[in-house]
Amino acid sequence: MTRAILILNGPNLNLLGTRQPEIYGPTTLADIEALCADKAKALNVSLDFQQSNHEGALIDAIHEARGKYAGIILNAGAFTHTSVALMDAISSAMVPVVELHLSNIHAREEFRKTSFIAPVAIGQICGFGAAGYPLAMDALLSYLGEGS
Ligand code: CA2
Repeated sequence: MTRAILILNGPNLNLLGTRQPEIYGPTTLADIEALCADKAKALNVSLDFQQSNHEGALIDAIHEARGKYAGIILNAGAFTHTSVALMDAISSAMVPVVELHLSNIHAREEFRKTSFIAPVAIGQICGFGAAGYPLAMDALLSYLGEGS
């Protein structure tokens, strides 16, 4: 059976590759989407890839994922460190979420070490740049019991 997964990107990630390449690398979000589309083909899963700068839109996407997607890969950007509302949305959605970050949030400023997503995620991948996205797809499918 073909499974569907959702990759959800939060605020400012639309700017990837255009600013601060020393932190986030030279890869654009469109490049990452293409990387994930290739990986989805190899894994025989269908993929939706979204980005929003708005907390409420991300919450809506998580609510709507129930029954539609087998799992979510979420790079919540800076909302990771602030949003109880996103945490509550994940808790109530009953859809497994892999937390993802391009940078190693534990090796940066103190405030980035706090994640409101981590306690409600099945796991966290961070620090591997764009390569973390296909790694997260493998991790999610492994969790779902389909191997990779
Ligand atoms: O490392 C990650 O993936 C982050 O989620 C990225 C967020 C940051 O707030 C988190 O602490 C870690 C920031 C995304 C902003 O991306 C930009 C890209 C280019 C230029 C400016 C911001």
